[in-house]
Amino acid sequence: MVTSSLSEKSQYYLSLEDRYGAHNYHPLPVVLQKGKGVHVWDVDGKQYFDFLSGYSAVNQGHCHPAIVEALKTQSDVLTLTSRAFYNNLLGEYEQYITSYFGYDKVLPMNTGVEGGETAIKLARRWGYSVKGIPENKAKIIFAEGNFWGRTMAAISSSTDPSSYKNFGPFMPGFELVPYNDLGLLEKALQDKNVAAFMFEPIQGEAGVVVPDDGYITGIRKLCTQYNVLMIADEIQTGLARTGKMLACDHENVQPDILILGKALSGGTLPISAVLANDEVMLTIQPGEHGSTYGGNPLACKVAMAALQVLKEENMAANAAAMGNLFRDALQKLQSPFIETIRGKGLLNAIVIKHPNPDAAWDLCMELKNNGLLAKPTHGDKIRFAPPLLINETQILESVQIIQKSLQIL
Ligand code: PXG
Repeated sequence: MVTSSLSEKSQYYLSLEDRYGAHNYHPLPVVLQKGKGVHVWDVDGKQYFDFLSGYSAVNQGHCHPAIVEALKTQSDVLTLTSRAFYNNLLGEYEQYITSYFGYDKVLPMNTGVEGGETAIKLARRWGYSVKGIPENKAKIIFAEGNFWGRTMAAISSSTDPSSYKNFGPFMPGFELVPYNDLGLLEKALQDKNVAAFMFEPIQGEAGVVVPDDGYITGIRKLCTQYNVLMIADEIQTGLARTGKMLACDHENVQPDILILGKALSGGTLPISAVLANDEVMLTIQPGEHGSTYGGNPLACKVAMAALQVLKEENMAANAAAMGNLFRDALQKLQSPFIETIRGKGLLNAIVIKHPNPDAAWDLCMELKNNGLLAKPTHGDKIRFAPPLLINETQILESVQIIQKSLQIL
């Protein structure tokens, strides 16, 4: 194992979390206290490239001035009304985000997983009231390897034992098909009780699994053919991360239900949104769904700023260009320890090939020592997903850090 000597200061913060916090995470031992753009700094003042971006919540870069300005200004005026009353920003935000993505309506929530729950409730309701599925018979199909959060419903669709083991009993009415397999999807959709297929256009947590070209188009066709709702979970892939505003845009496909989260606030607040057209959205009536914080004026203001920044600063185009540069430069390293390089835009991962099962962790520790933060997933994969404003010089510098760090393997 690679060890890194931790400062006394860092050790102090680690021991506090260990002593008083639940042990539900295994972080890299680095204690961050400041962020700006593509960089973060630890409590000892050491600077790093952030190649995780809060799991793609910080697409716009840390503490983006326009987003922080919206947050600060609105916090002085009005932050929460609940939905018991109207507020002067919700309608404007709803208009803004629906025209931004081309849907009739939006339902605002907070975390990503609540967005997923909302999408599933909408799909079940649509299944009963529009498609005519018999009561309590609605099925939702998911792809194996999916990840959409930690609630009971989310883990009920999971194929990862560390997500679901010993948390049962699980939500009924969920079925799985292999990812990137249109043949088996078609078989599943033939069941008349299927209300929706929910999927990620690229599977993030599974290790940035990119499906074949045509997969998203194929899903669209099958869902239309069998009168099943297409639910795209773009919580990680959306908002310019993969080089387009949405990953579905790579195939010019519009899902029936679109779920957004993470970068909808640029990493400042939990803000999620579910977008759909009237046929789906208007199946839910007052009192049938909601959330205390969903659609609060502070979130509305922040989300509009976060979305505006993505467009104004051409972040999708930059993600596409920098992603190509990054993957090319990694390829040129010709490292025997990198088995695979994959991704789209700035959502990338490498698969490490090494006899030592801790090699990916060790490499991340060495990357940290050399000034770049990334986290292994599923043992042998490392995700590389910097903020989308990263420039060419910074990409090349990062690849040099990766090259140098590979020497410890
Ligand atoms: N969908 C996708 C595709 C995600 O990647 C969620 C939904 C859930 O979002 P919330 O905001 O409820 O976490 C995600 C989350 C973690 C973790 O530590 C979460 C994600 C990725 C990596 C780690 O819970 N993605």
